[in-house]
This record gives sequence, structure tokens and C-alpha cells, in this order.
Amino acid sequence: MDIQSKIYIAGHRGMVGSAIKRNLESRGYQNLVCRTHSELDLTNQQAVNEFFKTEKPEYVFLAAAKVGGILANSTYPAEFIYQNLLIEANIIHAAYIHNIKKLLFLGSSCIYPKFAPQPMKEEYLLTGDLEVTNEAYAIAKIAGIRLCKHYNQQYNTNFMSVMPTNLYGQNDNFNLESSHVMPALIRKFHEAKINNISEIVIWGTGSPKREFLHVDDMADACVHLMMNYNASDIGEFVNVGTGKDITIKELAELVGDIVDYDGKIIYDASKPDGTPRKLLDVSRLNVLGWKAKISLKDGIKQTYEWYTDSK
Ligand code: GFB
Repeated sequence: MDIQSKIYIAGHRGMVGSAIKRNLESRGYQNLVCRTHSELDLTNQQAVNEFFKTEKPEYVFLAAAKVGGILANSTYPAEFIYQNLLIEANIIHAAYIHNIKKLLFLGSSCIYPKFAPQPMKEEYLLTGDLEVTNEAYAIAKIAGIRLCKHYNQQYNTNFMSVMPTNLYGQNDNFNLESSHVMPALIRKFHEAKINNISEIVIWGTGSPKREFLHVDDMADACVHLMMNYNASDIGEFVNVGTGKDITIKELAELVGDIVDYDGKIIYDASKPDGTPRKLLDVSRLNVLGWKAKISLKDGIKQTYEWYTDSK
């Protein structure tokens, strides 16, 4: 990928796509192609083909997806599987038809079995049953990985996949019904603090463990892999995470400290916990020369500042 390369970022307005765009721009890449949802509907095969035919991108970051937290995933499984399958199939097939030089597909750590041994190595894919709350999304993401693998196998394409752990950062979704836990906690603590509310309610038991990676680190890993490797160098896909996890209770206490809220935390066990633990084994990524740089504390501080500034 040289500095003049024409690069398409699918999903450039989302949390991950916008971070990839910032990262590429900071490295001097200027020939970036982006389309908003209203300009290009990625679930429309004909529109996607027309776009690739006209624009002829050389490199593709496939960061467009329908995403959400545990409640959105379990309430709208049909939308999660249908939309994600269409987006992936349309872009990956068009990338093949139009001879794209390299594509990077973003999956998710929920592709692993619910009770996979921890930390989870890439080879644990499809070794057990999935977590029910996000099975639909996980199946779509597994299909994306296998599309890349089988197009490489049959057509000799250069399509790579990465599996991010739970991400957070600027441009995240802070809607309490559809968000992931990090933005939900930042918002709940902030609103409780400014409205002098003495207790906040968070979902589940607080005992599940999660690994959190700042989206600027995620974007940096994606660009590092695109710049330096081909699909044949990295195995079927690469996990991207920090290698460290914490309980939701510990996370709530940390966010409470950063927001400076000293009220009580109540756990609503009628809400789902989801998978008990999902910690990625990041040794393959480390061997490929990349490690996370942003500490959890700094990342949450930065996200909290962004959230209050953007209001
Ligand atoms: O981030 P989250 O929605 O998704 O929830 P998953 C993580 C944990 O935080 C769960 C708890 O145990 C939740 O019960 N939690 C506590 C909360 N309070 C809240 C709250 O106010 N909001 C939310 N959202 N959670 C998602 C998958 O799973 O992870 C997706 O559904 C995707 O498919 C994504 O893979 C990365 O980590 O459980």
C-alpha cells in the first residue's frame, strides 16, 4: 500500500471506520474513498458493484456492519444476520470481481464458542456452541471469515480477516438500549452525577469478564496489517486485543472513578450476562509486530472527554 493508493473504507462514519480514516490520514494517505449510507446502500448488490466498477479502489477496509450491544443483538437477531451477511457478501464478491489488491475484513470475538478455553486462540473457531445472545451476529461474522478464506483458496485473492475484542472510544453509540457496556456505563455514571442521582443500575450480575481495546489501537493494528502483510502470511485470521480482561463490576468501579461519581451501583440480574468470559490470545498479533498502546484508564478518560465535548 503506497501513499497514493486508492483506499475504500466501508463504514467510515462508524466508530471503527472513522478511526481507520483518522489513522490513514495521520500517516499521509489522502486518496481515500468513502460513501455514506444514503449515498451507497451496502446491502444492495447492484449498487455495490456499480460503486466498485466506477471508483476502482485498490485496497478495502471492510468496517461496515450492523452492530450493537447484548440487548440489541438478542432483540433483533434477524436484522443482525441478514444485514451483515449481505454487506459482507456484496463487498467481498465485488472486491474479487474488480481485482482489488487487498481487503481487510473485521469480525468480532463473539465468533468463538461460549465456553472456549481462555485466552482464545484463533484455532478455537467452530469448536463448540455459540453464545445465544449474539449467535446471529456471530454466524454472519463467521461467514465473512470463511468468504475471505474460500475466495483466497479458489480465486487467489488477498483477503485478510481480523477479530477485534470489545472496542470502545470516540464515535461509539451511547444509546442505552442499543449500545455496548462501555458507552452505557459512561453515560449512566455521567447523567447520575450531573443529576445528583444516588444510585445507578447496571445489567447482569457484574461477574462476566470482558477485554476492552480502544478503537484508535484497533485502527492502528488494521493499518499495520494492511501495510505489512498479505493474507498468506497471517493464517486464517488474527485476534486483535490487549490480552487483559476485567469483570463488569471492576469496569463499573473504574468508570465511576473516572467520571467521579460516588453513588451506589445496583446490579439487575434479570438482564443477561452473555458469555462468561472472552479474552483473546494475542500472541499471533504480537509476532506480527503489533501491541496495544492505550491503557484502559487513559482510553476511558479520553472517551469520557469526547462524550462530554460532543454533547
Ligand atoms: O457490551 P455488551 O453489551 O456486549 O455487554 P457483550 C457486556 C456485559 O456488560 C454483559 C453487561 O454482561 C452485560 O450484561 N452490562 C452491564 C451492560 N450494564 C450494561 C449496560 O448498561 N449496557 C450493556 N450493553 N451491557 C456483544 C455482542 O456482547 O459484544 C456483540 O452482543 C459483539 O455481538 C460485542 O460481539 C463485541 O460483550 O456481551
